[in-house]
Amino acid sequence: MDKQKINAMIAAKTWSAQPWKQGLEKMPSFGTVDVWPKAQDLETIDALFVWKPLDRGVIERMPQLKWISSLGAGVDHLMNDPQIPRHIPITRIVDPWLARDMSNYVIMGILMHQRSMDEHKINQQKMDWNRLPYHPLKIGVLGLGALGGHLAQQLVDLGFEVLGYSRTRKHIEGVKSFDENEMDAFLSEPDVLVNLLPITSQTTDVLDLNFFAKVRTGTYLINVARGNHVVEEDLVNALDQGQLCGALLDVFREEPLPKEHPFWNHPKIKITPHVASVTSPESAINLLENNAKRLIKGQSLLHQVDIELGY
Ligand code: NDP
Ligand code: OXD
Repeated sequence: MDKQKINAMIAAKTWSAQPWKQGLEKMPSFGTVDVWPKAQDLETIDALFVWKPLDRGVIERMPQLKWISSLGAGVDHLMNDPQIPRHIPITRIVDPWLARDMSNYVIMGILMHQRSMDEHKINQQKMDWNRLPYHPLKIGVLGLGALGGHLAQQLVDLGFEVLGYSRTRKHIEGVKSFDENEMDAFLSEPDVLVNLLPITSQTTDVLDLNFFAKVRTGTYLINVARGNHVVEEDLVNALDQGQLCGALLDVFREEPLPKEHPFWNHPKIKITPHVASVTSPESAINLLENNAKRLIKGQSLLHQVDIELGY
């Protein structure tokens, strides 16, 4: 590239753009850093950093655009947006803090379940000294990518038996790996299932009646990926019929979860408002700077999305 600095636009409607702007402005490879909907000098923008949703007509006003990045790990908001051109590299955030926070959240959910913390709380209220037993658990992780792979490794280190399911087989020490054709064998073993798949045309609605019928009776589900992985009615049926013993849900088909939604009051469902792991600008800006340097040098960008696969 003939430029020495990248001019960037941040379009992050549901997050505060200021920490990103302030952080990027301190980085040597960035020139101007603007926040959408600033509407001047759009013809000089090289890079667009997006958290959802992106207004219509933004891209067509940026004729110099060379790079689009999601400000999160997920790229579904970009893949589903017809205005995003397919010839411009799209990257996403792969970041150690994001992975650490996701693993911590899921481990919290597993330990709360394994150690019966809800029952202990009820017993405390009744002043009931009931020493509930606990058992070793097998954990199945759907998706062994940047987040699922980190989680699987952490779980092994904590002494859990771990199985992983991904499109292609993985070699992670201590993790029994299943590929995309081995879903049934994978589902027959775990006591806890954690969903960390990306949402694509292949994975939409994957957690349905058929899926729940294949899990062990009494499996605990943690969904931290996307709401559209889950057929909600099938999940409620699986919980009501005891196929699942409980679910910790961080993501939903509609966010915020509507007030009238049955999940809110379901006795076997725990809800958090899409906070399992939130991208920290302080850490993730290092990746954007690294990629800006690469763009200037004409090198390929890190953590580029495969448009065909959709993640
Ligand atoms: P990655 O792209 O790094 O990993 C995706 C994994 O899923 C890979 O192992 C991939 O297999 C596997 N996979 C993809 N498609 C299929 C398929 N059809 N069948 C089986 N396996 C498949 O994603 P990340 O780990 O970075 O993130 C995962 C998701 O987590 C994000 O897409 C996002 O939706 C969600 N997320 C949620 C957050 C929250 O706060 N709740 C925060 C951040 C992310 P392979 O390795 O073989 O390609
Ligand atoms: C993400 C998310 O994809 O926060 O990063 O869900």
